[in-house]
Amino acid sequence: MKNQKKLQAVLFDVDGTLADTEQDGHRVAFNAAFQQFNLDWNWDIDLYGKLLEVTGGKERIRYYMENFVPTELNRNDVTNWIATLHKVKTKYFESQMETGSIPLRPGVARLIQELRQEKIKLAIATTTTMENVTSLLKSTLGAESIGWFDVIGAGDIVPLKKPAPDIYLWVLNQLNLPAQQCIAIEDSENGLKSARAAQIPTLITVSGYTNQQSFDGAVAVLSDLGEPAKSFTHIQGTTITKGWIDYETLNSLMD
Ligand code: XBP
Ligand code: MG
Repeated sequence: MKNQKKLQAVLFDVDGTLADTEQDGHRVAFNAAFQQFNLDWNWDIDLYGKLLEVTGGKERIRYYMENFVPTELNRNDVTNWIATLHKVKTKYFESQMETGSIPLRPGVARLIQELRQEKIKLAIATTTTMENVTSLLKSTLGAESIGWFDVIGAGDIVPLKKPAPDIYLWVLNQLNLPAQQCIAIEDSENGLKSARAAQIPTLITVSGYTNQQSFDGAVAVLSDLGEPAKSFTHIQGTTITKGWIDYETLNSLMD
């Protein structure tokens, strides 16, 4: 069938999709906050991989407490205490982003620029805190890049985090577009479930922590978005003849 040019908006996840922020970004920031609070908690690389099943930093801290240090739950006003600890974690994450130590993943900057030229709407749908999104965008694409996104849906703006569809439904509503005219780019099973529950076609670029997850229901699963000089590896789903994702390939995935 002839390409119907249905694509109107691309919805990007942040952590693991725009950049590999988890292992050397969020994990390190959590540990720094724990140290500042004199907690002897240490989230090593393996443990953090397991904790990532729980999306959202505050939710992840609570889950850790429930399963690993349950007596800590007896603190006064534990919900508030977690929120304060998490605020400190966010500060650490932001200052780490300011150092520019975490780059965008292959093809991300190229694709964003191309979609802007094609006047395709750009949006973000993430469980991460808004300050983390803006600090990452600032350090990688420059402060003005925040304005390139028509909608940024982040953190606690919706009550239920991924894999619930809430954040994607919120972004679709703000964009005033039907799911079928959008594509989501995600790196995780929780992200895929969230986007699919909102009926949005979803392309997966796997990341270090997610490459063993299950991605049934994705349009395609790739190693990354690829660059003309360095093709992605195709893992599952629709065959894409070009070695990099651009506006034309995304649009053809909508057929
Ligand atoms: C990302 C997350 C986030 C970050 C931490 O999931 O789960 O919770 O790990 O962010 P996704 P906060 O990529 O699917 O959006 O600490 O700011 O919550
Ligand atoms: Mg992600």
